[in-house]
Amino acid sequence: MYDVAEIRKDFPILERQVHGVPLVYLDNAATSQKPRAVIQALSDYYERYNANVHRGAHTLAIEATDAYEEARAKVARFINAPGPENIVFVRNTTEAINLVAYTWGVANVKAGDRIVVTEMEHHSNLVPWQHVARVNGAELKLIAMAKDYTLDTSDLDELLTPATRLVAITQMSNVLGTITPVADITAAAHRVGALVLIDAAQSVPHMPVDVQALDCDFMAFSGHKMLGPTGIGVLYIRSEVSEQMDPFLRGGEMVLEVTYEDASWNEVPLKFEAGTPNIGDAIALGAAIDYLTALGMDNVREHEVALTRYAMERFAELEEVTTFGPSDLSVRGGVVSFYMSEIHPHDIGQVLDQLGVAIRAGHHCAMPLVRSRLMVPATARASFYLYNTEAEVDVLIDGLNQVLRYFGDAASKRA
Ligand code: 7TS
Repeated sequence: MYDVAEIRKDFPILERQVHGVPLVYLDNAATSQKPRAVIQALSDYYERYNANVHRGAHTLAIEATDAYEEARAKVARFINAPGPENIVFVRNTTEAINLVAYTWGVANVKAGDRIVVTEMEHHSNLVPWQHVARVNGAELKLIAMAKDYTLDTSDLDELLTPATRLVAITQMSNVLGTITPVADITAAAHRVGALVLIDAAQSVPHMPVDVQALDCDFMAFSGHKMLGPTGIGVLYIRSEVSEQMDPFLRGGEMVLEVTYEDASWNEVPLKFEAGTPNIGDAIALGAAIDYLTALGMDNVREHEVALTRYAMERFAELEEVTTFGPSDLSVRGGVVSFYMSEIHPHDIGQVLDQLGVAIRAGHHCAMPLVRSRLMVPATARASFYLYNTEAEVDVLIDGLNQVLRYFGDAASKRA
């Protein structure tokens, strides 16, 4: 394990105060904070070797290209991809999934085919597939959530027919924290000839992930949730699949030969990176990966399991509060969504903010899950990362007790 107090010194923002009290940042599922090394890598690039990549022969262009490609190699090693050619830089998870939907999806999903997702998907891994299904005349099917907030895979064999072209599943729910059995589902999907896309936006930042062990065809995640900057994300594509895919955006850099009439494509992954890429943020994502690798993803996971266990114990003291998500920590990440009847989650969020505690309230871009499965209008959500502490969980719980006193008094005055 690592020393959390030491780790916290690497994150300048954790020293700030909000409303005169220390910040307690528990909105990590939305975006993570950045260590000094990442901020430094970004400013280094702009201060020392800012240049366009893959174009110039001058020193700065060579340095920038080397650093950009080194970042790609770091991403590949981090998720154990066969090579850097499997890594496409995009803006975020959303763009990664849309890239697959608009290229592979539109070209390969035919009328009468089937796309399978789960009831736990973030809108990013649901809405693009609704679109492909609608435009191409395919049907969209759901793997259901079980009562214990895991996936109900009991009818997987009926869901995965030979007409299934794609299974698109989250590896960790951003609302429930549920870690899904992606390797088993991938194996089952491959048996019927379907490809598999894993939404790893919440898993890659928090636990060891190995694309070759999972055997998936696509994986999407965002740099900003794993200590990196906003504006840089990753799409992993299996080589056999990417060779067959058409480009998404067309223009500079993604071409090999262009005549007035026609064009041929550059090799993968450049085929998918039209135009000047987000060079600085990719390099800074490389620095984030260095930081995570030095800590060890097993240690990050271990820290978050311990913290989530502690949080769940403390939440259990609050009778008025309902929490959602698996009780088995081996299939749960550091996310605790909760609900107090009578008190709107936005009010909870506002009271907590006055106490320096940052959480998220709302449907968390998983509206069908929250409204139709959890059957609440919205939830409040605390989400942890490698720098959070038990003392911060205590501040959260103290804050919730204040919320209960404040709104409980207001409710009894009304009565
Ligand atoms: N998939 C999952 C599972 C997510 O949690 C998110 C973002 C996305 C996809 C989209 O990522 P983006 O980087 O493209 O925006 N989730 C959240 C959240 O839970 N609160 O804010 C963003």
